[in-house]
Amino acid sequence: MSSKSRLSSGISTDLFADLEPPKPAIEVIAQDAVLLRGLISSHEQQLLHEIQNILNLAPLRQVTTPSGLKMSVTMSNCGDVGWVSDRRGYRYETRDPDTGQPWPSLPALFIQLAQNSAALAGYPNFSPDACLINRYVPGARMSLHQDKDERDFNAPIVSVSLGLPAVFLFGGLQRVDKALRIGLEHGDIVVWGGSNRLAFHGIAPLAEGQHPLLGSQRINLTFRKAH
Ligand code: MD3
Ligand code: FE
Repeated sequence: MSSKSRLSSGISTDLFADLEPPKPAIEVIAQDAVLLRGLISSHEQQLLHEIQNILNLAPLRQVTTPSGLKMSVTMSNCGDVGWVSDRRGYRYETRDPDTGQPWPSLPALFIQLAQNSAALAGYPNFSPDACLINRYVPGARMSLHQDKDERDFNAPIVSVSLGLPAVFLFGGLQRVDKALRIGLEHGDIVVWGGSNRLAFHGIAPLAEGQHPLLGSQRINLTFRKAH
């Protein structure tokens, strides 16, 4: 029978006729960039709980870049080392400069999620030691940049998008290379490695919106092997 079976009245009996087709669970979006969907669904509440717990210990802050500009994104970290920025430069530090305390440790759930994602994308030995937590409110953005502060560029980067959707700008190895625009939604996990580990990338200004769980914000977790 056709999926568009109809009664003689002409009313569609396909309850899903107006919905978008389901998106694949694993999608290759570029050479060495794999998008995974649906991996957080059974752990969503625990994931959000762990994030809140970390942010209570290491509050979100607006960092200054070496050029003296404040980033529009607020951030924090967990793990053995955390990414920091100030007038002196970008680097990884074992302590939170705002509290003087070590960064909160990586929750087991974070490690599992990052390792399972990396393994599905073809990196079976990923062992993250840093998780950067970025928070975007409408209007916040991240301009095109490369991630170069890690010691080993062979390790992939795993990113987890939560809350409002964003447009990810995915460029080439030169700043001037034309950037692709890729929509990232709540629950999307992307594993970036290999040939695009040093690709320029960024996030377009976040659009206004309301997410049912997170409200008017986007949170991105970025798992890295930094040291
Ligand atoms: C592709 N964060 O914190 S994560 C960053 O959504 C950063 O907050 C963005 O870029 C965010 O540095 C994007 C996805 C990501 C991270 C690193 C990459 C994609 C990448 C490195 C190389 C290529
Ligand atoms: Fe980046």
